[in-house]
Amino acid sequence: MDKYISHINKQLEELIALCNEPKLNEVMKYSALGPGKRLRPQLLLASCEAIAGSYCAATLDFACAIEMIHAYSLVHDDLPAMDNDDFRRGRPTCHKTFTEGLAILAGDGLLSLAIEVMSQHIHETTAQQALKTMIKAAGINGMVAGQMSDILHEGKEIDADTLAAIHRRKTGALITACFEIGAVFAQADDIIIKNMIKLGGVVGLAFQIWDDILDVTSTEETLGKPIGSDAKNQKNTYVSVHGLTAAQAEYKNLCNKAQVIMDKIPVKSDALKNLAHATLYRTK
Ligand code: GRG
Repeated sequence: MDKYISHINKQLEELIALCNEPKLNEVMKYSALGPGKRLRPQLLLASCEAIAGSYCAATLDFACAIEMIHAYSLVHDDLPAMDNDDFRRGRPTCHKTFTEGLAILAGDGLLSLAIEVMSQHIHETTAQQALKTMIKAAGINGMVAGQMSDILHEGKEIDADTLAAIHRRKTGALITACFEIGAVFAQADDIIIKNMIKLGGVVGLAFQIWDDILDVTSTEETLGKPIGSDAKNQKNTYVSVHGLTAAQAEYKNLCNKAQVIMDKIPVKSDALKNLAHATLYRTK
């Protein structure tokens, strides 16, 4: 997977260099090129490569766009007005390093750069479809809606369906988009695209449940951010709503489901299987 990461980081650097306001450039770089796992862009590239055997320049740009959108969401999520977190990826959060105003603007900059980069490919039919998927996943009925619902329910008791709806939109939508967009760029048929969306839904939910489990079972050293932050913020999580044992059982169940769906998707390499595995069984 190192090949993906070096492609992604090199292209991210080139794209962020388009920003000629030096301080904005520095803060955006800090946020998007920090020591994160680059899971989403890797999943997008691996999805395309597994089905088509390769990926093109437009696919790489969309992979960078999804990482920029992810990075913006983390910067805004860490702000005092949201989760008020001091550490992310083993370093002080963006607003702690550069002030709140600059962090807000870096997030805005990353989102608008992502849209600019994707729109450069708008003459291609696949890019038009991919752009729609990306904006829907990140937008008002996707990640932003999930974040809103999460904030509105802080400190309140919620049922399992409400929690699932928060997880599906806040974290799951962007992860599902990686699988779908990769398949779209691979020009996969409708049945494969449907299975990729299904796989994305299962991996996205499992990813969030695992995140909830790590927040109570891991260490600050391993995660690079404080543990127990969900409880501190009175967040509803899979562990707080269902209990740790049930969360672990559901997580296992989803991993098995992911395997069953993956077996139905004809692939040309193990790239996707390996990456989905690394995503599901991550330690940080
Ligand atoms: C501010 C509009 C807006 C949305 C924020 C994604 C999100 C919505 C909030 C993040 C809250 C959070 C930490 C959720 C847990 C799942 C998650 C997104 C973890 C971080 O993703 P990783 O593990 O991070 O892929 P790295 O740092 O490796 O990129």
